[in-house]
Amino acid sequence: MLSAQERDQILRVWDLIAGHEAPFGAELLLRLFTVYPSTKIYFKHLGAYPDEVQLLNHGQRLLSAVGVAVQHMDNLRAVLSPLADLHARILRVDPANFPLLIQCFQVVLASHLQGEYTVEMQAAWDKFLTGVAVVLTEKHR
Ligand code: HNI
Repeated sequence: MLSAQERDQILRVWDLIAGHEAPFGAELLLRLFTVYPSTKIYFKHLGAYPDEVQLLNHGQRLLSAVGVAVQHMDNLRAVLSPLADLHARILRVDPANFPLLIQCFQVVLASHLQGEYTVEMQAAWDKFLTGVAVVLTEKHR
C-alpha cells in the first residue's frame, strides 16, 4: 500500500521521464544486459548484442507499460494482468530477474535526475517497482 507521499514522489518522477520512454528504456536494457548477462537468455531473438533500434523499441514498450502502471498504481493487478500472463506463463521469466531490472532502473533514474532524485523518491520507486514485479511474477509456476 502506497502512502499519499509515496504516490506523490512516484508521480513527480514520472513527470520527468514521460516523453523519454524509449531512451530511458533502452538505457535500462543496456545496463541490465551488460551488468547481468544471464538476463539475455530471454532475448535470444535479439542476438548476442542487441542494436540501438532493438533496445529503443523494447525500451519504449517496457517504459510505456511502467507509465500505465503509474497511472493505475492502485489497481496494478487488473491493469497488468495480460503482462503477468505473458511473463509468468508464456515467457516464464524467472522472478529472480526482476530485482536486477529494478536495480538498473534505479541507476538510470539516479544518473539522469541526479540531485533532483531524492532518497524519498528512490524509496517510493523501489516500493512501486517491487509491487509491479510481484504482479508480473505471481502467476509463475
Ligand atoms: Ni518484460 C516483453 C514489460 C520485466 C523479459 N515486457 C515485455 C513487454 C512489455 C514488458 C510491455 C511487451 C509486451 C507485448 O509486446 O505485448 N517487463 C515489462 C515490465 C517489467 C518487465 C514493466 C518489469 C518492471 N521482462 C522483464 C524481465 C525480463 C523480461 C525482468 C527478463 C529478464 N519481456 C521480456 C521478454 C519479452 C518481454 C523476453 C518479449 C520480448 C519480445 O521481443 O517480444
